[in-house]
Amino acid sequence: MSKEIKSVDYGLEKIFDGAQDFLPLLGTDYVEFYVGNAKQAAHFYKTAFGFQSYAYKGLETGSKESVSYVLKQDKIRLVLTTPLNSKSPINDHIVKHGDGVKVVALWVEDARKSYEETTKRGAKSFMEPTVEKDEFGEIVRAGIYTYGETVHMFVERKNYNGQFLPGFEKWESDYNPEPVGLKYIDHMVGNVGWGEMNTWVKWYEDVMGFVNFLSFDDKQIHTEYSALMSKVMSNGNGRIKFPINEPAEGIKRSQIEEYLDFYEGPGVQHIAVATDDIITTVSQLKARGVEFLSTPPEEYYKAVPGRLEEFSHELREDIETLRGLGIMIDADDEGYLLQIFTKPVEDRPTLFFEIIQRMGARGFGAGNFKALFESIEREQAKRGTL
Ligand code: TYF
Ligand code: FE
Repeated sequence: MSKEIKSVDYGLEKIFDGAQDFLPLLGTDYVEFYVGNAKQAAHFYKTAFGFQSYAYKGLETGSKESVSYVLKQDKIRLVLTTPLNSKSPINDHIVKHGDGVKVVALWVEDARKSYEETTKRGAKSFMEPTVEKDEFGEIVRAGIYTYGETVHMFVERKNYNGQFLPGFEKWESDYNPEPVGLKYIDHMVGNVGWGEMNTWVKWYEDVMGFVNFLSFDDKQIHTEYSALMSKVMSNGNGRIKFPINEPAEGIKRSQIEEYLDFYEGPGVQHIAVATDDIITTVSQLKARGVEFLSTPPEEYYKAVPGRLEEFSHELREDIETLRGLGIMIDADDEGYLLQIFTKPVEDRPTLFFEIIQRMGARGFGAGNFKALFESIEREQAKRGTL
């Protein structure tokens, strides 16, 4: 199911029909993390997640303030950045938030126009359009703030054929663990504060020209103890999907509140990466030490055949294998999806990853929310944060 999603798949062409998309996005360009030790984080993403060494900048390349490692797996590029001295503003980010996502970079045709169109609609500037050059051409980048201290960077690379960005050199390493089949970023989710979800929904509509194509309220997303609300924002061609969560009243502290407390504000909660063979991908990730949330209970798997039958879909995978790995299954009119969630990948219970395989379904696993949130609450209980 690695086929590219077209706007028609989402029915978004009707909403966008005739309207000129003022912010055409070609895809996710890269995701940049600010981390305390980029060298060690890079080792983790290679060893555990199967990312490949791709590009580097640091003291050896003339970068005196910070070091960045770029890792790649199929279409996904991660940038891990760490400061080299106490004066760098990158430190402030790490002191406050711990390791986390700073930049969700978007690939555009025209970075100057993207910056103008969004700032004139109210976006707060992070970086004015900036041209960077080397012997391989030039890149134009410009950035705006979204929720919290998170940034969207627009990256224009039509006049560039270097490895990554000027200032980086190819990173050649003797240590090259095999990829695990991660293909592209399916969606990236943001957690925002109490009552702020609709503010950010409106921000994505007004500033970025996105549409809200799915919503889940606290009546749909709750467990015995806690609740949350979520709205999914998509750009015009459906390639970029950003669900936004906010906490809702419950009798215990929800996972969204836990995130906001530990991240000390809004930020990226999870990155969902697509595979077209989730059984192999998850088996390999587990063998390499990636920790996943605990398996849903027996009753969850007993209910799966019924849910698939309801929509007349035939499961191609062996349900016992899925159960053994703790992979969840959800179905809707158009197909089904398989998904599983890692535990947080830092010591603060903040950012985690989702592995997803879409077999026609375009939802987000609403049928799995209860089992998933109960599994997260089991972790919260161990941490004493429920
Ligand atoms: O992206 C989603 O909507 C799903 C489900 O805190 C989800 O992956 C929603 C909220 C959440 C964790 C996962
Ligand atoms: Fe998700």
